[in-house]
Amino acid sequence: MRRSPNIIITGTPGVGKTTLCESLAEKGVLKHLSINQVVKDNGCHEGWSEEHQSWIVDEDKLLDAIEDEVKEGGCIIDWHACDLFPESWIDLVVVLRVDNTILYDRLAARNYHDAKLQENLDAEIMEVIIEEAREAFDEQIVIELTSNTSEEMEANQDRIEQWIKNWRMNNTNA
Ligand code: DAT
Repeated sequence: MRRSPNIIITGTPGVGKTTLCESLAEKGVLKHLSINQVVKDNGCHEGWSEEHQSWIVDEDKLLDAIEDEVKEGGCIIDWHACDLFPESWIDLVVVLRVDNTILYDRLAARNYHDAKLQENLDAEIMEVIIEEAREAFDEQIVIELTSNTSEEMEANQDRIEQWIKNWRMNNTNA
C-alpha cells in the first residue's frame, strides 16, 4: 500500500499545471512527474507531430517507464490527459480550469499557431478534460479548480496540501 498519495494535475495546455506542480514539489510536498519530460527522456513516443506540435505518445512505453515510481506513491503527475493512467494508481485527479480570455493570452504568449491555439480554446470550452476525468475515474476523486490568478493558484495549492495531510492521516496507520 502507498504511504503517500498519487495525484494527477491535468487540464488544457496553459491552465497552469506545471506552475502548480513545481510549486507543490518545491515545498517538498510530493514529487513532480512531468510526463512531457518522461516522454522526451525515455523516447516514449512514435515521433513528433507537426500538426499538433507535440510528441505522438506511446502510452504502453510511457506507463512502463513510470510504473515503478508511481507505484511507490508520492507523485504529482503533470499531463494534459488523464485517462491513460490505471485507476488503481491514482488517489486524486485535479482538473485545472481557466477563463477563455485568460487562456487565449497565455497560449498567445507561447506563440502557438492559430490552429493549435483554437484547438485548445475549443477543448477548454467543451470541457473535454473534465469529461475525460469523470469517465475514467470515480467522480468522487475528481475535483475541478479554477486557476485564473495567482491568488487562486495559492488557494489551490493550500487545498491540495490539506488534502494530502488528510490522506496521510487516513491511510498510513490503516
Ligand atoms: P500548463 O503546464 O498547464 O501548460 P503553465 O504552468 O506552463 O501551464 O502556465 C502557463 C502560463 O500561465 C505560465 O506563463 C504561467 C502562467 N500561470 C499559470 N498559472 C497561473 C495563475 N494561476 N495565475 C496567473 N498566471 C498563471
